[in-house]
Amino acid sequence: MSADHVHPVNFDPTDPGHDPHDHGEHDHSHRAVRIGIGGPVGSGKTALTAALCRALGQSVDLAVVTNDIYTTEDADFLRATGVLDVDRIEAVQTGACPHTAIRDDITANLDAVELLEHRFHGLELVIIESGGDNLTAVFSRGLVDRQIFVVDVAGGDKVPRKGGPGVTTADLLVINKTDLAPMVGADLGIMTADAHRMRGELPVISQSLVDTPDAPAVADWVRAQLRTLAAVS
Ligand SMILES: Nc1nc2c(ncn2[C@@H]2O[C@H](COP(=O)(O)OP(=O)(O)OP(=O)(O)O)[C@@H](O)[C@H]2O)c(=O)[nH]1
Ligand SMILES: [Mg+2]
Repeated sequence: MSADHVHPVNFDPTDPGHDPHDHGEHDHSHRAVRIGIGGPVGSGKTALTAALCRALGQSVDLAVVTNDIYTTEDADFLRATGVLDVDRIEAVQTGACPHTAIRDDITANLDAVELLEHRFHGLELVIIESGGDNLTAVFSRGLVDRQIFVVDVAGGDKVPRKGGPGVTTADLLVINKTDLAPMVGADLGIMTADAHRMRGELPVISQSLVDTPDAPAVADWVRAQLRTLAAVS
């Protein structure tokens, strides 16, 4: 290496020129907002992702990264729904516990996000869906700017009070499948009260994607995050 070699990436976090998102592989003159969607298996993460694509796809330049353990099931499902051009959907196969790829070694997800940013200049939003996991699974803040945790009513009204970092710390908690409450004997009042008690000031949205297929309340929350994050970038 020559003496005047300068590494293009500044890794010193105390230096004003440091960009924590610059991993040296791509042009980071533009960076999309990254929102993670996590939660237990089957709670409705992919259905919410599809709903957000329908609600926001016309007005926001967006793309999606899915995570599955052994397959590309969720990406295939989203591509089949036609909610987004197929080349705006990238699949990560985690091959291990899903939380590893969103929290511990985020390399594969970062690569997928950066590939999409590289493919679509001007990309404003990337939604990253985690593989279904347990109540302890949260995203690394190095991967996402905001995270949504999705639980569902079918698991019973006890879920919010069981806590865990997803329920207590996610930027938004979604209680999904409210249409199923009568079928499983879940008390929605208890679920929302417990959720607010566990989360303090952090927001909670209860919804049914059967009753409101475009998830309007969550879409409004995402729009607000885009405005806030654009204002500070
Ligand atoms: N009744 C009802 N069903 C829903 C709702 N939201 C999603 N579902 C259904 O619940 C099932 C699971 O939804 P998905 O979106 O695949 O759940 P997921 O969290 O992505 O699942 P994994 O990625 O496998 O963890 C699907 O059959 C959805 O159609 C809802 O609000 N009400
Ligand atoms: Mg899914």
